[in-house]
Order: sequence, then structure tokens, then C-alpha cells
Amino acid sequence: MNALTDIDWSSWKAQDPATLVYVVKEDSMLLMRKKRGLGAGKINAPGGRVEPGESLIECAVRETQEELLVTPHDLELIGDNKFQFVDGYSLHAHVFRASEITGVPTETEEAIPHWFRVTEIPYHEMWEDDVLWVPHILSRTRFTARYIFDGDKMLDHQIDLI
Ligand code: 8DG
Repeated sequence: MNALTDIDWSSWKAQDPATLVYVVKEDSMLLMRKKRGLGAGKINAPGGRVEPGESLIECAVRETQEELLVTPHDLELIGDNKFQFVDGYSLHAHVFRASEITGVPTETEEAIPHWFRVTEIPYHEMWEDDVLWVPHILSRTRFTARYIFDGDKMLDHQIDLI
């Protein structure tokens, strides 16, 4: 499996549903350097896997609280990313934009927070696909996307605007 066409996407279901939360305030985006887990060392947004019984919004809020000790408000669903990894793992990441937080972003065992100007987002330190869709968060363009990854190498992708 190394191409999107190797998969029957109509019956595809991720092993793990997950969320990502992009806080955008004025001309800055709140990101973080992830200290552990999938994508450790990379710059990413707070987020993670949905727990049993939890809604997507509840997951998005909880993960942001756990990772950066802030509570995001006014979450808007902007897109979704279906990641199929060649080792068989799969993750469906629902992408939210938030325009407000309460609290002060604080380092935790999971991550170190950083505010970046939206013109200075460090795509070279992020997952390979992020440069393709993080701009849609900034413009509030809704999207749905599918990817094949081998580890952190993107083998194939398709992003559709909706
Ligand atoms: P855990 O509590 O379940 O152990 O960890 P988690 O925080 O829930 O999950 P995780 O180890 O952080 O892994 C899932 C995260 O990985 C989730 O936040 C989405 C993120 N992720 C990928 N691929 C990509 C990608 O291509 N781009 C971005 N921005 N995030 C990605 O797995």
C-alpha cells in the first residue's frame, strides 16, 4: 500500500479518531513543540486521540487543557484529515480553529507552547502535509483530506475543498 487508490475509502474507518486545535488570535497562531508520542520533536497544534464516550469538541478542549493548560473557546470545525499509515495504523484528525483561550499557555510534560506570527509558521518543523492545509485554517476554507504515510514520510495525498 503506497497510494490513495490502494484503499477503499468508502469503507475506511480510522483506528483512532483524533482532534487538532489551532488557536488564532490577531496575527498569531498558538502551536507547541511536542515532547512525546506520535510526532515527538515536531511543532504541532495541541490535540490527540478521542477517549471513549467523548465528543470531538470535548476531546479538543481536554487535549488543549492537558497539553498547554489553556481552555480554547468558540471552536469551529474547519477540516478533517484521514491518515493511513503503511504499517496498518490509521488516524482521523478533525481540525478545529479557536479564536479565544482562557489561561496562559504553559509548558507541560507533553509540550512547550509557542506563538508564531501567521507569516512565520515553521512548516519545515511540522508534519510534511501541514503546509498544504494549515493555510486553509487561516482563511477558514473548509476541507477534507486523505493521506498515505510511511512513518512521517508522505507518500500520497488528496485535499478537497468543501
Ligand atoms: P495519547 O494521549 O493517546 O497517548 O496521545 P495523544 O496526544 O492522544 O496522541 P498523540 O500521540 O499526540 O498522536 C496523535 C497526534 O498526532 C494527533 O494530535 C494528530 C497528530 N498527527 C499525526 N499526523 C499528523 C499530521 O500529518 N499533521 C498534524 N498536524 N498532526 C498529525 O498523527
